[in-house]
Amino acid sequence: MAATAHVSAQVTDAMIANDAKTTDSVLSNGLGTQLQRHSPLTNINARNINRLVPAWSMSFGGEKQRGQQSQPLIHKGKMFVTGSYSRIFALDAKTGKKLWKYEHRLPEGIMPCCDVINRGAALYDNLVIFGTLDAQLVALDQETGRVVWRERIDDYSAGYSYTAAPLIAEGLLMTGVSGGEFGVIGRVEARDPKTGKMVWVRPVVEGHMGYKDGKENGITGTTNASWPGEMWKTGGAATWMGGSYDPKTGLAYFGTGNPGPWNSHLRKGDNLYSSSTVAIDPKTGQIVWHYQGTPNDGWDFDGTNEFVTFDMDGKRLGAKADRNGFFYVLDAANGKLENAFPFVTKTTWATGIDLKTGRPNFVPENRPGDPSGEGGDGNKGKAVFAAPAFLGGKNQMPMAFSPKTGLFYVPANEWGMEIWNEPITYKKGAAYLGAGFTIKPLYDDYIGSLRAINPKTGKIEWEVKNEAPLWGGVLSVGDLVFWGTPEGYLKAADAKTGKIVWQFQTGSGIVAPPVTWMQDGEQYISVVSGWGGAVPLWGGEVAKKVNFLEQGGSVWTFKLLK
Ligand SMILES: [Ca+2]
Ligand SMILES: [Ca+2]
Repeated sequence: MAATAHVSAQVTDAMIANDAKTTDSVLSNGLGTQLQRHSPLTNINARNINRLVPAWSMSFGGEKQRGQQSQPLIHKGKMFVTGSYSRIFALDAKTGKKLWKYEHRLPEGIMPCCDVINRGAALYDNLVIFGTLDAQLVALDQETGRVVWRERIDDYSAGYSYTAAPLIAEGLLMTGVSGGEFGVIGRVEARDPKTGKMVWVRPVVEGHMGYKDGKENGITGTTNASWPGEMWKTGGAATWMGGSYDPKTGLAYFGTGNPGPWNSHLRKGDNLYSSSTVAIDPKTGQIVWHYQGTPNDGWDFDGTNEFVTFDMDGKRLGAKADRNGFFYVLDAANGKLENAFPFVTKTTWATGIDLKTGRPNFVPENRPGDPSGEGGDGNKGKAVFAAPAFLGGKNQMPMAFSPKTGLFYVPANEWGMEIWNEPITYKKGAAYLGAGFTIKPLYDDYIGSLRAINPKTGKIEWEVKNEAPLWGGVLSVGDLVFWGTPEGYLKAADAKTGKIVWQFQTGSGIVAPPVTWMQDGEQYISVVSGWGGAVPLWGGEVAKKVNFLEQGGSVWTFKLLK
């Protein structure tokens, strides 16, 4: 009998493919591999939400706090949630009772750029799989927490780490790499989720060889077509946010980070495929199309933001709110640009996006200067004030899409930076920037703003401003949207109007996306609370402004009072 129960609990490819529709589970990052973060559940709604109260709270414990960016997963009454410092917990989803925990033994000298965070796990078969700060993947038995397999992604002493939730689609476990500030080589890897065995590797920097089943599988791009000299060998483009998968196009989409180093004058050219979206065929491990948001990125805009596929006007499209301040709508099958518009108030680096060529209309004088060029003294180039700041119009906090309203709910931030370039040479395991910067708020009264964006018109239908920068994600559920704030509130608003209908103080800042599911006839909402992430570490004047916020580490779960 026990064996049968075990078999029935296994997560299959079909279950993952249906995840967005099955309301009794959250099997994947994004509530489905399209990453829409939408649930059709309406048991909790604007009429009864005044009865939404905590069901339980669970502490990650220990002395390890810092940023908690994890999205919980729910399967057969169990919650799987990762914590800071490469920890993972299995809990009873109804009561919060701890079933087991696994603490990965981290070596001295790990180099996470942006706090000791993790964004969540993946489920497959009887396994729960997550990435660690020393660039490993660990697969554990869902029942016992026993390690079933462990594989190294890369060398942490060269700056590699892993923080994203793995993507599982077409029977493959797809992951990227973190470490874009250290001159790593961005790539997407596909493994057998049951064993961890590598199936294919696709680098996303021009000139690097791909592999499939242990054999060479073609060089990415054309060597030196868009990179000068040897610069592609330490070209960055880290795929640190993980990917999405669309069952209709059969493609996996990964965002790629900044080219290395930040000083763009050292690498004249577009620097493919950095600061781009790349669409990869999981069957072949080949790039099918790419779209580059910021060619020759000189602002650390990255291009890692999630690509969310959706239907509009009879077309299968994908949308991305880029760190560079523009919202892009592309044909999901071929990458053709359909629409692009700013979703923040100020973009100094480009006046807009040319819809014919797909390229930004650059403002050349607003690019930080060459240290050896005009206005430079050899050691420091001309400083410019740039907006958005490198922390982005939107950063890692995922947006949601509601098929009911047709709107995207984007956690946006309004900030700028003073930025200048410096000379730099690559050194293994050292920051590879060649730039200095100070982030500053643009407005006195707010930095964050949750914006409901119409992908057809570019119109912001409503917004809810927030004093601190938003750093959590959004959940669209029924006719509501939920999101957290660094000030500690989990908030809910009417998806059509933005009217706040509920909020709850969780005791620390929220920098993670909420989830929802049904269990035994009741709808639950969960979110992880624990302030941290890149803002306190890199935020300059903004970090000073929010230095009163307290760290934490707990899961909060809510349901309607009967
Ligand atoms: Ca589901
Ligand atoms: Ca970066």
